[in-house]
Amino acid sequence: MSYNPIDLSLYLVLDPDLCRDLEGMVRTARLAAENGATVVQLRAPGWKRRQWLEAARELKAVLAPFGVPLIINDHVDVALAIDADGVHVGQDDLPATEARRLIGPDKVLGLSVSNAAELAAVPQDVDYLGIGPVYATGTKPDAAAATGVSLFGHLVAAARLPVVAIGGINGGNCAPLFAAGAQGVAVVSAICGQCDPARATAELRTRIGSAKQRR
Ligand code: TZP
Ligand code: MG
Repeated sequence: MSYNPIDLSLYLVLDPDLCRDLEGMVRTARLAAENGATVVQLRAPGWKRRQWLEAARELKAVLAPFGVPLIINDHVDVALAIDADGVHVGQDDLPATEARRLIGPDKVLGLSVSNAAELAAVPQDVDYLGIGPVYATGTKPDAAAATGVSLFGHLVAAARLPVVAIGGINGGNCAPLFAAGAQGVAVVSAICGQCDPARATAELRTRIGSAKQRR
């Protein structure tokens, strides 16, 4: 197994609609990186590969000075084309083992899991898990049912990999997830589309810092 550690503390998942357009997405990523986001994922369901490639290239250039890794959702080809830091796959995407075979041992590989059966089937090739949605979310219409904090805690306890929680997370509800064992929280709407993404990120980062200290 290859374990590529990354700091999952504040994991921004970009949403092109909430950020309005490519320019808004790149701006949001830069402000987030400046204010404490530790990893950024490009996620754009419905986009053509050309758009993915252009956006991924721009994001990589913007994030590099901050040392913030860029993860590409689903598309291994885009990740390889721009030499991104890693790939995140879901249960309906390329299987994690295939993704690992294609990206090699050094890139980060994340996998989404939303229940115990999916957790039991996680292969060795994965570096971290995204578990959720933990809370109800309006951002992903086809998301599974929310786990709630209690089931999330059971899943984290059974996971043998670092876990980032996702789904409906904001500064006010992130603390219990760290108490339950999360290494980090992944957010979309708590940063994307906020009128002040820099401030939203900084506030989240402060809450995360306190939550991590308390556990
Ligand atoms: N996967 C599970 S929930 C979700 C994704 C991509 C969306 C989370 O968005 P938000 O706005 O942070 O609830
Ligand atoms: Mg996917």
